[in-house]
Amino acid sequence: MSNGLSEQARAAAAAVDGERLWSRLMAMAAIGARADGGVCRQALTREDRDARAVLTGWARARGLRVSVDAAANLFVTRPGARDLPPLLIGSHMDSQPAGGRFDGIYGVLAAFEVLEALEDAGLGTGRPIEMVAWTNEEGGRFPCGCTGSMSWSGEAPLENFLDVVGADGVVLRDALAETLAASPDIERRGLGGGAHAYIEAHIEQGPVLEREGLAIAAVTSIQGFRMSHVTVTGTPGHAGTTPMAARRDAVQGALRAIAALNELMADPSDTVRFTVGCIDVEPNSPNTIPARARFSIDFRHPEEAVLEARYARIEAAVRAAAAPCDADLEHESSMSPGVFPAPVVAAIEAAARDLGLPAMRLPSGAFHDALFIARACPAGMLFIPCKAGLSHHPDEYATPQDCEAGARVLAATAMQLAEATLS
Ligand code: HGY
Ligand code: MN
Ligand code: MN
Repeated sequence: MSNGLSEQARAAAAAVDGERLWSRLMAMAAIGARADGGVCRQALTREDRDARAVLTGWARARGLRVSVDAAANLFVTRPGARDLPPLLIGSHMDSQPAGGRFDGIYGVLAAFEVLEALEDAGLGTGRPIEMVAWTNEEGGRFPCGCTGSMSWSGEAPLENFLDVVGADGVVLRDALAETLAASPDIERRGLGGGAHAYIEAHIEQGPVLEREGLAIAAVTSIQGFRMSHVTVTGTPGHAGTTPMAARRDAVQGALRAIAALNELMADPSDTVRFTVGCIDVEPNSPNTIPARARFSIDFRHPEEAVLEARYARIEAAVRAAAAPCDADLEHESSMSPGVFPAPVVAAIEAAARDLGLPAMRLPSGAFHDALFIARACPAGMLFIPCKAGLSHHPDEYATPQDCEAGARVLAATAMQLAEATLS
């Protein structure tokens, strides 16, 4: 990697139009807008399809080619001088059910802005540059998330996800078919195929950049995770006539199991991340003793050994604590921590520095599609600050200036990497 930005990289960064990017961010925020200022644009819903249609319209208005694969990953391609493996830039368009206006969609629109800037500046590249929007990164509707990036990268076959039942009872297979059928005019392409490299821009979803007063982070790594559910099974009965001593109350069993997991996940260094985000009760009636309580486990840590050791103890812990109810652990997905290749991290850091933007290196507590894409090609991420580190929250916010700065670094890095030889 040569020192300093090339003239093309500087020209690409200079051509980024921050106002255009901001107006597209606000237009997307209106799709699935919530009364509290957040968005609900969950994977493969009508809102997701509407957002895809709007982005497709913007791309076609610029004469750019739009295509979609069997996982509904959406691509906008700017051709290069030679038909080489593309440089991919992008993120995800789906949101949490009570999500913010920037998580994921910022990286997709910053990538689209890079393509528009290259068009405006008339800058040619040796290889194609493609914007990508990965399907179902969040996993809020269809658990485990990163469906599109895992199936594109070969981390897991798409078939593994098709029978997943969504929180609303819809099977992923049907929602996927409906989304693809809604855009019959978009060119189909094969799933996968590799890439020269991948760069994802994303809000930090943490407080460090804002606290340090920095504009950019070059992301060094992403912590690993274990996602699962526990089903506690009891005996339903009448809330008024059944003696307490005779009960097998599934909610009480789940509460004991969660208390046992809180003990298992205790960590004085506050590095472990353990969340029970969902609890479903059946039959969910105030005067029937609960028959079943199903709760989610989201467990994360930067060290695989800690993930392995603590996860291995979960099943015995919940079974013992839930008694006399039964407890079953349903494993959903796991991912080892990922480290981004040094040349890519360095390229992002150098681009920020050469553009006069203060930068630092940061690990990511959140998972991202880049974690899986890094299994298929050299990948990296850049973060921009977000207010108070808030994300997965309606008040999630990034300033127009920070959004523009991130897009400029993305443009410069993309141009540098597109022409670079990456091992
Ligand atoms: O949960 C995550 O880490 C990601 O933001 N979906
Ligand atoms: Mn995200
Ligand atoms: Mn998210």
